[in-house]
Amino acid sequence: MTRDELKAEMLRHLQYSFGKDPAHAQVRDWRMALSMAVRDRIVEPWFAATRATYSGQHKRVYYLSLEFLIGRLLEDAIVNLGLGQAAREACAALDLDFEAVMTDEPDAALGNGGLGRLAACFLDSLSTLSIPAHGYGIRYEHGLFKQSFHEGRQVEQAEDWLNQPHAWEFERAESSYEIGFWGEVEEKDGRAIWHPGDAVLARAYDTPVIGWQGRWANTLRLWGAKPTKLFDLARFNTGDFTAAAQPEEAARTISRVLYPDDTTDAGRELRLKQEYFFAAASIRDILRRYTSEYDDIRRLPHKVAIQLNDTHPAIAGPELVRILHDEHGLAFDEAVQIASATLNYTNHTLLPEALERWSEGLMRHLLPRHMRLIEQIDDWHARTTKGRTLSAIDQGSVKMGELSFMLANRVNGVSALHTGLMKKTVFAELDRLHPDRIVNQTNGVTPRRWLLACNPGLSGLVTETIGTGWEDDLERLGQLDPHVSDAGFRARFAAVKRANKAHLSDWIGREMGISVDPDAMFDVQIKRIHEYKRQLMNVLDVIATWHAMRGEPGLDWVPRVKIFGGKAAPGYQTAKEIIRLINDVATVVNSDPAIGDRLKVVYPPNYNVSMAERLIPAADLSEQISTAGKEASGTGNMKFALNGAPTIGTLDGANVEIRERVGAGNFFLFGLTAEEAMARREVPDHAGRAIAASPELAQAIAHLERGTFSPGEPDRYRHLAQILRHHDYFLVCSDFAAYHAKQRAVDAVFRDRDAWVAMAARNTARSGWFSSDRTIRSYAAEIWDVTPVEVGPGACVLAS
Ligand code: CBF
Repeated sequence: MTRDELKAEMLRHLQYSFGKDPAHAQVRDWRMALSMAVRDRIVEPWFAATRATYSGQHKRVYYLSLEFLIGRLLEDAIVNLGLGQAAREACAALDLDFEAVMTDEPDAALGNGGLGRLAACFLDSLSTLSIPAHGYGIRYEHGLFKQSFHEGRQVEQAEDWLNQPHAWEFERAESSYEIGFWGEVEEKDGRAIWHPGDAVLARAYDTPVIGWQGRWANTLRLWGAKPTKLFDLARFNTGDFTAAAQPEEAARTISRVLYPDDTTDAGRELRLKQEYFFAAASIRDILRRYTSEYDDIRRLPHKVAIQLNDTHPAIAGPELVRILHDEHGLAFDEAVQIASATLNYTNHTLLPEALERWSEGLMRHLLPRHMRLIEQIDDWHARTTKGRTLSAIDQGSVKMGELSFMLANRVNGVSALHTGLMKKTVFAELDRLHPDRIVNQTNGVTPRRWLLACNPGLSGLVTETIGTGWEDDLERLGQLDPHVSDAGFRARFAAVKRANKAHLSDWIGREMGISVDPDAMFDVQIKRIHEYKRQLMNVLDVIATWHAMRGEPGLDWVPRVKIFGGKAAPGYQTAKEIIRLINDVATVVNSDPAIGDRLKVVYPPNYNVSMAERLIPAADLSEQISTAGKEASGTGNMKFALNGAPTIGTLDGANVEIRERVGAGNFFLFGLTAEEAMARREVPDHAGRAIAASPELAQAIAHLERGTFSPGEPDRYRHLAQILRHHDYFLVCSDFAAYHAKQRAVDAVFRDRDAWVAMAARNTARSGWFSSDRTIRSYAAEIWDVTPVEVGPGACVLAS
């Protein structure tokens, strides 16, 4: 598509789709016009992919996830379709600021963090690999809350991405399913019939997901909740307007907000409703599509693979059994066998508080038929495995991990370490009963978004050095490795990083009014705020460094900019205290004349996917410092390495594999291993001993206790100090000295710029394995038993 064609299409959409005269159009109108012009180019390959799937009777993958953190879609589409230059030029020809048009798009924040972003990367790779697939989730009206800071404290506000037309979706009013809740189960002629007490409609909204070079497009189908009957006119006519609107309100609540966290108790009933709502609608839709093509329901696993992204969609299992048994009339055991040959489950965490459990009472009340089936599934499992000691129902709750495991063909962890720990800990007994069921699938990230689009400077250098083709064959980055010993290449690599940092410095200056030196080390920790991720250890190191700088101002300190980003779950008080501490430390450090430009702390509010795309290409150092054994994988760690930021990190999650691939010499390792961490917790007063052994740590904690960073309220950080001294489950104190020392080693290497650049470049060159294309190929072969559809010339191509 040429610049002029795109420009003409934009003008056409502006006028006819949005009724705007170019003379009065705002940035938003132009952004919508560009989006429509680009979207038109997706529809053809999308249809062609669907037709190819039907005509070839290909097996389909269904990815069920309560979260899809898709971010902005316009740039993704432009990049995948190769329209970057045409779009820039068309905007220029229309006298538009291209960057302003692109950044006008709201981030679709339909997820909390890594799990949701992984789902989005997987969709991209499924389309790139031309694997017929659907993502299924919820069309939340309000995604993850907007974060701002008031006097350093996190303030949450409702996010409103749907407050304006959504450019990428197609509403499918005809694809609606009635989803029941509550009610009774009638036993009739040996069969169970569920009569729900109430119901809502699940309506489909489809977003096409285009793969690399537009060769294939899959669908992300999100469900919105609607009332089954409009509103109560009789009540309205009596003047009781609120009661009249009640059914609509009750239904809408289900898809109104993304559940803000996977670790708190709030809104449990609503959460279970959300889970059943989307799982049941998706199962119905999958079976409708299957039965429209095939007669024999027993062959379902040959044509359908369902992946449960964590346990949030786990109720899909009993729902599938219910339909096969109660509605299709299959014997119970056969129904369970078919369901478990179709379903697979990914575990994303071993944190006990995040392993879902539903009270039996709530489950029985909300989903009476399903609770009965869960009991039967539990009996069936005990009967067929002789694992009588093991049950998915325990002390009045249903354990969704166990249930998902019992009903799965394959169960996977998301990094080698995590999978190993799954086998040793949470699922040890189930693993013994089903020794082949657990497999590892180390996570990955899409290189189209996380290198090509977000880092044009580096991707340009990669292409000039090794040619194109790496975008969907990321292991080709390995061809960069020999170039790292070439001083000319290193100089160009350094220049790209410097330019990205200068760009970020401008943004920080504009947005936050903080001036930072682009030649300082940009040290970045961006992720949800959680005790196990240990932002607290990072900020303690800032305090220790600040203290040391004040003590010896004449030393030749390596200047650093410490950058933080992330949100705390609204109910997670300790995480919120950590946020406030980072902000308070920033206030003191950034205005300390004795420190000047040598240490700055920057915490931009409302971290999201777009902010990650801005920060990662400019990072020098990647902070991956979780307590070993607690981070299942991490995916930010992969994005940083890919963009040339060496890691300072523990042997946790995928850090282990990153270090193996980039080389131990290009990774700053510190801290206890997962096994050592477990043992350390048993040592009496382990924190006290660590504090006594580290004057820097003792001093930093003393600053918290003295109120150095909260002079108006000296006790503000007493609670955090108490946790450190007496309840240090996440071993901040035990790992602090090693972390602080390793940071000084980082300084030493950074001083030798050439050595640093070589290390950074090796991180890029050796990160190709962390492409989500590799992960998806592996799921396809080892879990789903699907192969990519051959895309013949003219089948799904842009040129057709
Ligand atoms: O597997 C994807 C990510 O999932 C989490 O974010 C999760 O929500 N459980 C984990 O915490 C990450 O380690 C993991 O990378």
